[in-house]
Amino acid sequence: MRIGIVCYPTYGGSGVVATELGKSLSEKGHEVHFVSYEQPVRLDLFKENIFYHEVAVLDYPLFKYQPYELILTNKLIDVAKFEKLDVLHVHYAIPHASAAYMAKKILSESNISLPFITTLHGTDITLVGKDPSFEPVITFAINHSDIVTAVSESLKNDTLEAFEITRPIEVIPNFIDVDAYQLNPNKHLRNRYAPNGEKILIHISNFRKVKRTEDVIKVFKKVRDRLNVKLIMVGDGPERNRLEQLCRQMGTCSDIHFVGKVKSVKELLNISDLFILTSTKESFGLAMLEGMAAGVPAVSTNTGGIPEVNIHGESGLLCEVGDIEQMASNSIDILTDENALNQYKVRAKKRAEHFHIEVVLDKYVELYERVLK
Ligand code: GMT
Repeated sequence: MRIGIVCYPTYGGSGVVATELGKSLSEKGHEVHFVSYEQPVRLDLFKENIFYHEVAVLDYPLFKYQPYELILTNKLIDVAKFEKLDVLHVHYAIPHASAAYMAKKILSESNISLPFITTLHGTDITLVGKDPSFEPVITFAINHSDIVTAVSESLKNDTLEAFEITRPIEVIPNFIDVDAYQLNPNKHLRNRYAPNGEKILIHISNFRKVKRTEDVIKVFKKVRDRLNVKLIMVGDGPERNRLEQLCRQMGTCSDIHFVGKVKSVKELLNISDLFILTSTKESFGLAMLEGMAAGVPAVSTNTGGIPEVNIHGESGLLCEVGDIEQMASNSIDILTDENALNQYKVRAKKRAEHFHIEVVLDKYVELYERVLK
């Protein structure tokens, strides 16, 4: 099949899912055409069957705001026509689903059929999409997609609650190439961050408000009061300065490493003992799943789709949003008992196997075949 994939190129989860999906499809012999405004961070263009089409935004002085959706629509028409796409798969509803709808309609005037699948990822529904400035268009685009998927049951329910949806939403969970997360910690790296054998906590996110990253710092302080621990903060975003101030106030800076955006998080996950996820809302929690694939159990909030991934008492422990005491005491429980920690690590990896790419990929291929029929 010739598949077009539209996504955001950034470090965020939806771009990563779209990129990994496209890469795996290309390995199965499908021709995959990525369409984005920048080359997606995890995309390897030297791989066979992978193509990248950049949406180049025209900078005309009249436009205070560049009409990205129109330019994307044109690009989709162009790529669909000349690369003879069979199907389009758009990740993140805004504005990809409405651009796909418009492209499909325009192509139909030339008797070209371009069915499209919309995958909802989370903030396109739970934060941004619900806003009245987007809602009617999002509702329309979802209802006019040929197939709609959501990455968790929770996101499906949130979508049905927030929008007037007239078509079924299928749940296809996010996935991971579990085999790529080998459990072979790099001793030098571990020594660098934890030179005295401290346990390592890790948090990975885009440091937005929805992640409640200040809770990570507060939880860490409480754990550090009891155990020898270090914290690695991976990622960057609007909250970072505030967090750095907070750990200065708390006197914990010497034990916290802000490493910024990291292209491959595997090495850091491989030296970590516990993943901390404190989000207010989270449709899935892909970074946490990456941690689990590397054998890192999680102490997380119990919101959104997180409990569909992190099973309480199995791959980690769940807490109420904002319950710092509970998160700290859960972390201490897991980290204090070496035997329990090792069992959590084994079970976290095992849990991640449920989301193995080989299982999930077939579900997407089945969707593509279905829309083509
Ligand atoms: O919030 C992020 O981490 C970025 C955001 C995105 O759109 O890229 O992530 C969303 O999609 C991911 C992939 O499906 C999910 O794993 C995240 O849980 C989801 N984020 C939220 O729901 C807040």
